[in-house]
Amino acid sequence: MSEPIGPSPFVVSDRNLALELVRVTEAAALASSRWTGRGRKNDADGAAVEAMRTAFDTVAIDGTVVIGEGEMDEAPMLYIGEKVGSGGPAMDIAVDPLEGTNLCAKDMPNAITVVALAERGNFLHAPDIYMDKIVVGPGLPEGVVDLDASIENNLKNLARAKGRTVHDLLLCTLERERHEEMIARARAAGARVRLLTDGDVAGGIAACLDNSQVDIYVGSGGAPEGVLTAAAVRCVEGQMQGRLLFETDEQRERALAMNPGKSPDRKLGLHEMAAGPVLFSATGVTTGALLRGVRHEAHQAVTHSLVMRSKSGTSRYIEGHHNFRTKTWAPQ
Ligand code: VTB
Ligand code: MG
Ligand code: MG
Repeated sequence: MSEPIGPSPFVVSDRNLALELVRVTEAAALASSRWTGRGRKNDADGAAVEAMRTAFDTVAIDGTVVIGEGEMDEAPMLYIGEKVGSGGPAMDIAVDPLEGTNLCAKDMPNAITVVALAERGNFLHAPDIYMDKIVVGPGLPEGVVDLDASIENNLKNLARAKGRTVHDLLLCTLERERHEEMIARARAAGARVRLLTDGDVAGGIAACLDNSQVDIYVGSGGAPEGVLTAAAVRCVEGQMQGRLLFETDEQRERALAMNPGKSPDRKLGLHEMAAGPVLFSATGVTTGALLRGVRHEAHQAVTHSLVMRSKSGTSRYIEGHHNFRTKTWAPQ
């Protein structure tokens, strides 16, 4: 007789709000996908924001937007401080209803809709400025790369930890003038560099996923996007550091007011950006390295989403088939 294999470790023990969140990013993706390639990024963004805001009404949380579309007086919906959800546990919400509005407007790869959830008080309150970011995937020694180390040293240490050479590494970054020197030095050190026109949330997550080929994400992009990336990195147990980049004293004072008592210029660890149990959901709008985009067929639209939670470490790729006959948003 064979040995008993013992009880399954995969016990379902609590509710998974992430599976409700996926409907929120799906709704935003379905709405903005009708604007792909129309050259009108604000309309695409507006459609995503409105659909996401409506979808949140069905989620059983007492939610507060902490990373959103802007300040209350400048954003009509999903503004910082807005209450969303139908009631339930107190949660903080980070959103980017359409991450890569230009990508959507030009029908280019990697436009996604993104939401992350944490228990109240656990997301960094990041103003809409730049953040320096560095991301690597799971299974590497803690501190193998560091925001304050040179790009050459980071690549060398990462290659060693992976049992590879720098020539094997693929670095991903936004194609911006401010990154030119870093890109040139990374290439001179032997690495390959993948340039994104937009969308560093997808880029940062790619650094954590084996099937993406990306070994490291480095560079500056939106600080709100940094917090969303941090939530995703937490779920897959990757490593990330960030630092807010201020252009004016007013910005620095505002960050200080948002997170009192802490130096706004400090290097931020992953858990300073997203602490405690977090949930993350993203749905593809246009096909990219991370997710396939929305596909419109005769009677349905098909969505692809990545849904994760840090507590269980489970990632799910969810394919949604949305029947036009039963949807009020369907094209007539
Ligand atoms: C960044 C990046 C985003 O826009 O915010 C970027 O984080 C804007 O950067 O992923 P620039 O000001 O350098 O253009 C995205 O690429 C898309 O929202
Ligand atoms: Mg946005
Ligand atoms: Mg964005």
